[in-house]
Amino acid sequence: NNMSIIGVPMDLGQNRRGVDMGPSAIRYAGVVERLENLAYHIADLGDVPVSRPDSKDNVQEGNLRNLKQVADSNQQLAKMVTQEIHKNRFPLVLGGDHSIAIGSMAGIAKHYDNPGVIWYDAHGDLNSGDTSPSGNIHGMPLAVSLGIGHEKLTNILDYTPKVKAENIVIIGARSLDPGEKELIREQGITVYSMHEIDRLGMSQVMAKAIDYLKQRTDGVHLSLDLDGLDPDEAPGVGTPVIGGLSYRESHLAMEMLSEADILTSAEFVEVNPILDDQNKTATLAVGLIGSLFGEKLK
Ligand code: DIR
Ligand code: MN
Ligand code: MN
Ligand code: MN
Repeated sequence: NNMSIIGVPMDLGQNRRGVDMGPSAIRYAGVVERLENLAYHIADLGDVPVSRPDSKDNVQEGNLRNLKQVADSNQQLAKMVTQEIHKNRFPLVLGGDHSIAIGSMAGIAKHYDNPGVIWYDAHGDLNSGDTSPSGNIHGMPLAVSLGIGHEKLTNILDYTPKVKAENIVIIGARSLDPGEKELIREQGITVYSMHEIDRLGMSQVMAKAIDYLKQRTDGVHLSLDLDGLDPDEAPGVGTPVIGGLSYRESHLAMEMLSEADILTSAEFVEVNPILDDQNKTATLAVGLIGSLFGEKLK
């Protein structure tokens, strides 16, 4: 029951300032106390440094905004994550924009032969410099983990890929770019979009996802982008998409993951307190973390 919290105050993977305050907002909403009440021994390791781009660095490299700064912070995050796993501590990473999943995945995948990931998000995050309509690296981390993208990102900790396409399950997708759809088709990535969630219900979707990953992987990471939830529940995000997952569906998903006991690491990203309503989105994140770590039973 040892857990390490790592904050990453990263806002350079997208265009809206303020998401760098996400780790503070989640801490302020009581994440440490919440987990201590569930009998976890928490070490809050503080924040990974994020350097500010100067105007000279700011020149875009191949449609990848702030590539150098994003790569540097992810390198450091990956090292920290890998150290914590080595010490048998569960890494809980707090963002920051979703570009930080590049470092989380790099740190995690080093320890497993066949890691899997649940990508809870309105988006696929499967773009590369070639397909991205925005140039924002937060729309690319899952592609990077598959080994697709700039070598400064794919080769963090000197190996690639971090995950196989068949070990990915995306949940909550409702805004996919053309290049992402193509990649999903090409690689046969499992996607439970809002359509499948409406038809099958979250209970069945999670049961399938858990069963599938449990059978084939030896470690599972949860990468939860708060914009996977409906903007009514999670207004403090940079790229809200209407028609998202509800509060209840999301708590059910976390509770089912808790019961299944398959997760070996997790991250909660894209909380932007500047765009939020009275820290509602960070408070929601802490509630979901409570469910994920067994609040129902303990
Ligand atoms: C969009 C937005 N697909 C992009 N991506 C986001 O910029 O590549 N991911 N917001 O969570
Ligand atoms: Mn900032
Ligand atoms: Mn995302
Ligand atoms: Mn998203």
